[in-house]
Amino acid sequence: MVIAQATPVSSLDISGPQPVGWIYTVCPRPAPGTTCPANADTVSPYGGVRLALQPGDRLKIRFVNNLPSVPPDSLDRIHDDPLLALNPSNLHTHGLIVAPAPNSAPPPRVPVYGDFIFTSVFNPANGNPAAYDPGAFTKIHAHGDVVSTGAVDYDIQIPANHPSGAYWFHPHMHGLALNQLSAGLSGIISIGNVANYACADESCRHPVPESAVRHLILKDMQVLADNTGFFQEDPDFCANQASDAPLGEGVCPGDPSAYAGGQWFFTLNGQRYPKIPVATADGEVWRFTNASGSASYDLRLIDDQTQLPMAVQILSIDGVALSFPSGATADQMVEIGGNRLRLAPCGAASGAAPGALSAVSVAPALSPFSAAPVCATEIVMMPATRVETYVVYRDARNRIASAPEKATATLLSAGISTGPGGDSWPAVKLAKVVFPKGRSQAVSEALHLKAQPSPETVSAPLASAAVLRGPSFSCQPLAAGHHRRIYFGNPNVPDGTGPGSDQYGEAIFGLGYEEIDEHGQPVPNTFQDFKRFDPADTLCVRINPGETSVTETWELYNLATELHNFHIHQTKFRRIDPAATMDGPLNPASRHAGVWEDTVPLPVAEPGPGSQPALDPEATSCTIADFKAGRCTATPIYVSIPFTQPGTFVFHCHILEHEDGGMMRAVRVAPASN
Ligand SMILES: [Cu+2]
Repeated sequence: MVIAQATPVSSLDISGPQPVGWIYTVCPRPAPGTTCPANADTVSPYGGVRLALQPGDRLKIRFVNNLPSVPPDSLDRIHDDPLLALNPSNLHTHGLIVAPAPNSAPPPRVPVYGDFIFTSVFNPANGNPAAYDPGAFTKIHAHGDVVSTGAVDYDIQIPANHPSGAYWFHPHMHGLALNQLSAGLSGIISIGNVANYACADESCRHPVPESAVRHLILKDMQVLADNTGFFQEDPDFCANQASDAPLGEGVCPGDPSAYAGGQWFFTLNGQRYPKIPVATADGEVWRFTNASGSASYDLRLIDDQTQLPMAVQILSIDGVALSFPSGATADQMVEIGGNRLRLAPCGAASGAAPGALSAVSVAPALSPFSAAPVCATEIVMMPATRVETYVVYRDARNRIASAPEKATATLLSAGISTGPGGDSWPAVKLAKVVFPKGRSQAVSEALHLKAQPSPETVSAPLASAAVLRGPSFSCQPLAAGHHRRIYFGNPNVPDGTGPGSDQYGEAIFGLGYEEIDEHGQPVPNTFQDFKRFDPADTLCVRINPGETSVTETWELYNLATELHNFHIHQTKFRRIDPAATMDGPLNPASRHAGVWEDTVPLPVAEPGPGSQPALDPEATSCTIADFKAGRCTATPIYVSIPFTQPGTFVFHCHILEHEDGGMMRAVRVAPASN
């Protein structure tokens, strides 16, 4: 049982009253009903719990919403939908390749869902949503099923060949996602064991023991001077500090003019600046999850003695062990990995040159870089990303070395800008790391990785067409050679009437679309300009005959001057380059190469003369018309996406301020038999 409720957060090391977060209370479900017993099996840590699952497991959760209502003046999206003040919620299993099955049980039983986000579970103590404002059900943020009894069941079958690794769960309540994650609602899901893919030796006689794995969840919370949590987060909360102020230990001080006396906490497993004792000289596997709603991190491990970055080996991004093609260059590895690593050789003779890096342009420190393993001295983590690392004491030349007595390092985020029109996320120390004396006996230079099942082959038993709802759950497959183009942007829309509206209109977070033919030309009548999320507007994908998976190419264009972070549910994707040679690592035909991700940063656009940002100093995005007229330069990211799970789900930007604002679209995967 998972109960979302208000709980004091006592692990931030604050004096005075403890801020009240929204936190999952978790217990083995003891009996029918919606309460947990008061005993040691019931836990509610701010850092969250980990659901340790195995491939083939069936995850059954009774989810109960006991959250308090939200003061309307603390909600950005309240003008879109007054029902948001009642604080509805739900659950999403991020990164899992599982079925998005809708409710399978008729009332009055507790509704049963798969990983289905089109439901809003209301706490009846906050008022009856139907009585509150029946007209509000037509508003854009209330969509799908409205459950007013406060509880639903989730029943999610993990496929038997699901890749092992790090996943997570969080609410997916459109319009409230930022608030609910910032308040603390999230936790880890692990699938399988690290021994399924990581070994100390090449012949794998010594798989990495599960005891060497440490799960680290990154969460942040803004706390005002009166110790209340500020969940509609402000990226500028810590602005206007003295330039020579030392890096805070898990915290930065509030802007003296706007948030005097406030503090912004950046925690690991809910702890402010914890000490992490590496258990043995053989090192540990650290699985990071960025569970912050909007904040990005630029992680570095700095040797306290030398003040140089200590390299860590990268084992996986977004849950599936890396499998870089042999012969890939450093540039290609960085590109395949989503432009978020500063590579360093794992134990080569020369050290990586430390240097500045921005998320807008991430360059490898050394080039060319030969085959795997892959180490990095810097890891950019946008929201929802997971990165799995092997951390062991390494010297300044990245070699595994004998740690001297009392060797320590500082894990920190160096601070990161998401572009000229984006946000500057603070620099902060996250943890103190203590290494045991001596050198690893088991590992020579790096761990060895085994291939995992390809997400293209992962499939739950296909849901029958009968359980898939919708007026016309069918569509034509994409024509051979065609691909989809998705535009991400937040331009001013002239007829906008929201509170942010000015002479140029209202800025919206939206997505645009068109289908592109085999010659690179737009297919007539498929264009859709930027618009906010509309649950009735689905993009239909047809599964191949015989109910086998269909793989599509999507071309992702970011027309904004800030980064966006593409995420899609129920599947994983790989970066490709349509112009790559047949044997190249970014060629779509090289089926087993690459990194299976579920998030990827989209590089910023460069507005030219006459574009909207050139005309309006407040604008932070080109329009699609700007792009088509050559007034805006943008770099496409091509991804290859296998669809194996029929049903309705979404893709969106995982910066939750943007998702809540409307940068999301529904996908409907239609079975071939329909
Ligand atoms: Cu975004």
